[in-house]
Amino acid sequence: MMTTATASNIATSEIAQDGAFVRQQNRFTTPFGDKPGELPVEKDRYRLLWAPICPWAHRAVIVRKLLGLEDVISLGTVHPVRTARGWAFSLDEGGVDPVLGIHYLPEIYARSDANYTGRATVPAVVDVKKGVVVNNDYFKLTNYFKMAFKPFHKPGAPDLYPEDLRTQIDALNDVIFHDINNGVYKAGFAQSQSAYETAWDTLFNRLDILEQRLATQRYLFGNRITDSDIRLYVTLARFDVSYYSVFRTNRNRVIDFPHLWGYARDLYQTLGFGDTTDFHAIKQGYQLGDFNANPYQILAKGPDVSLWHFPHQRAAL
Ligand SMILES: N[C@@H](CCC(=O)N[C@@H](CS)C(=O)NCC(=O)O)C(=O)O
Repeated sequence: MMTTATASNIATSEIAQDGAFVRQQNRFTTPFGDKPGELPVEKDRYRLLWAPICPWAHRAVIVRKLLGLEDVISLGTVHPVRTARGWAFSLDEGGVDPVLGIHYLPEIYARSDANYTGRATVPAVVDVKKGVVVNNDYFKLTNYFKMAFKPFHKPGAPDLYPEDLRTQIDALNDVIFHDINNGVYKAGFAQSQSAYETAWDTLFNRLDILEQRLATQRYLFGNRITDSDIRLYVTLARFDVSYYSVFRTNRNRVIDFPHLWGYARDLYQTLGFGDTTDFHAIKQGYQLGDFNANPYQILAKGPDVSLWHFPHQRAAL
């Protein structure tokens, strides 16, 4: 029997005076690269730790798959319901990650920095040679996979961060992060009515804008999938099954936006997206992870996720 967390686990330092949620800083941010002091780019050197519930970690897993880095960076998966002792490797035999030999994620954070007092989060990249976390920069991790790990990409891997679009991609990613990816958390973790309503308004206002943008083009930057699409997708995939109810982001569901819904299905039906999306784990993680909010541990029966397989008819755009 797993011990469930007793609260949503955010620290008091992550709540501003007006009740708004302000996410903690990343602890491990050394870049990957070939300059002195950077993390050397090597095959079989790193292990990516993820939880299928987590949008930030899911993003890294999608990019790893699209670029064909599965044989280069190994993957460790925690149970979707975070325990009072942190993310647990209870899906693995004996409840132990087979490569790192740890039961709980905080063990490796403590090994990496004995003074670390923040939340032990996924995604986390571990240097298996040293047995320590070397990078948990969830915002930039996928950029490292795209740029620093380029020599290991599979032949014909998509260019998710094309040079001619980088400035525009970075600008849109920033907006997607603040208003949407983190926007749902700002609504869900708000500790005042006004902070919640501000996040709710900003989120739906931004979704309305992107709904228009996607009316006339298949992806956010035309007819090629980019980094921005992956960032938007991970929130859309969690929206109707969890955020809508758990985080009270309930003006409407993704399924109610004609273009965003077709776009989300289009990506879901693309290799690397749907096959790494575990709706059941996402529901478990958000709905059962906060024991106080759901003391009887009841998992919502719906919604019907088979709809994600319906034809999207966006190829003609
Ligand atoms: N590293 C970032 C983002 C990553 C993140 O929030 N991951 C969540 C899952 S989506 C996590 O691992 N939370 C563990 C916890 O709160 O104890 C942060 O510290 O806020």
